[in-house]
Amino acid sequence: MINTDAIIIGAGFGGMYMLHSLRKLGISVRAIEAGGDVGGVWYWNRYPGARCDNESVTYSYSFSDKLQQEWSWPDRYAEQPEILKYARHVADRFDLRRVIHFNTRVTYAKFDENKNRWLIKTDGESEFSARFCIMATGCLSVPKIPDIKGLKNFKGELYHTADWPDEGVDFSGKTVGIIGTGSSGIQSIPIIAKQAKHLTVFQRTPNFSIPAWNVPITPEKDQKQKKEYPALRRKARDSMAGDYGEENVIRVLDLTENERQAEFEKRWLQGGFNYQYAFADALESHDANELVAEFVHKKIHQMVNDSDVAELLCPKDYPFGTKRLCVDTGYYETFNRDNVSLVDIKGTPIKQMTHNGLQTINAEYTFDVLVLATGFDAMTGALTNIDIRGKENISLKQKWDDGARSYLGLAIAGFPNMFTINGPGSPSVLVNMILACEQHVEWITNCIAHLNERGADHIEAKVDAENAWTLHVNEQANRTLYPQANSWYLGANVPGKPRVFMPYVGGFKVYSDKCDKIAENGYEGFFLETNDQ
Ligand code: N01
Repeated sequence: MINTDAIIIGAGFGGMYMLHSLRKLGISVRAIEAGGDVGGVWYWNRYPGARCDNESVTYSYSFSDKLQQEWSWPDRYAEQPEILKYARHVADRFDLRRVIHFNTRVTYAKFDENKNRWLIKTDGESEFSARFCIMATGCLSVPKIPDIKGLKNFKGELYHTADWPDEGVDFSGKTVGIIGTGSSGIQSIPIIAKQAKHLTVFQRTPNFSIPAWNVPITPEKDQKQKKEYPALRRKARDSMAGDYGEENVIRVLDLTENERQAEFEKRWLQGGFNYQYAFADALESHDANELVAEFVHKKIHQMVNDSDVAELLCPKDYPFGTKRLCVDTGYYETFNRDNVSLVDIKGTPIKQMTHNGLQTINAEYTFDVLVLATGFDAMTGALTNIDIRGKENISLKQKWDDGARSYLGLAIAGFPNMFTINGPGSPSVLVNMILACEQHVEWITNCIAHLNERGADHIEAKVDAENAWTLHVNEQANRTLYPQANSWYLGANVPGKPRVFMPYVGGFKVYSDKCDKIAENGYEGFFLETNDQ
């Protein structure tokens, strides 16, 4: 049994900084990581074309000026190998690896009320006992395998984008099928199409995608950005999306037709999320949303030669931005290639897999390789996959039977001394995730320091505070158009998962101010206790 003050589960960007931060606080800490190295989501998602949709200068740690000054990003949007290299650099630079147990998956975590400690078991021999248990398990870390009849019958090569082989996959000369047209599909399709003999894209729901306009960062630009880091980071912390783009400045419905078209065009040419966050009413008003969507439909028709294919690629049955916006490089143009075809599996659903491919209700397709770009059991999957037991042996999975509940997405009533980094109920996936990790890590570190100063043994969210926060998260979401899409934000992509909107839509700045206020008010909404009280 390894005894330590804190255990961190996961060594992605949240877990690594948590480790560094608690070590600086002077308490003993270990991390447990299922992967063979640090990096979390960027360790597993090695599919071709994987690239961050946030610009490199924001999707990077801000906690160390030395780190940001010594690291140079080669591209506006960093690709997966570069981000993994960065994560490894951070692990080396802050000497994190020696207290991380790699290739070890946590299976069980139980709070022992008598000892006031967490007992943590793994799929290996090692067991841990810790006062604090910090879940840095990631929001998108449990790949979702689709429930397609006969999937096991397929005799060809089968890959999931979120569990990609380290050595890569060579598609040359092969026929390939891909199911899924979310961010992972949209990023990998153009690259696979360039290699494969033929690629068939099976699309159930089209997504909105905005061009990345990715470019290399020149040495001059790199130097300029480095000088601007303090201002950029401040701007990101004061923003809605945790980014430094210009946001929420325009109301679509306040513009004339000419102004609107000019603004849409300008945002399209800026690329990426700037197209979404600029418009204050796009996610609140159907009329505004339709205008934003219409412009993207028009662009799709301009980029895709075959108008029937273009029409199929235009999302029509949910508002723009209510499924996670995609950012692409040459996605729509890929459908102009002779070796790419699009199959609408909403109109003609998949019946079953065969040895050599799949059957829809009216055709049969064969291929050598099938790629599943079918997403994740998002936000709660990594937590409910562990048998987590709180006070009185209550199971987290059971507690969340009707949907995730938390206080601030940071703590859960009945689970003392456990924290969740980017848990459901926090902005997490709706904002720049690295900044969201930093904000949670800093709040948790300050909280633990406060407990130690006060001589308190444990902290637990109050049920009333949890209820009020969960209601607030839902009310905020219901004021927007978000709940109108069958998105993974709602758990709608996992059959049987309760349909509850999980991320907090209020924005990074509003949320982090609330967290700070709660801490300033003596950790309002929490019990802080010593064992002998
Ligand atoms: O997964 P998704 P993803 N039969 O859930 C389809 C982040 N990310 O891995 O919409 C047929 O978005 C499903 O269809 P439908 C980002 O936050 C970030 O692409 O359910 N189809 C959909 O088309 C992103 O949002 C980055 O009808 C099935 C697709 O599979 C999140 O990860 C890069 C099916 C799944 O799309 C998830 O993205 C990549 C079935 N049974 C990902 N089941 C960057 O920042 C599912 N589908 C770069």
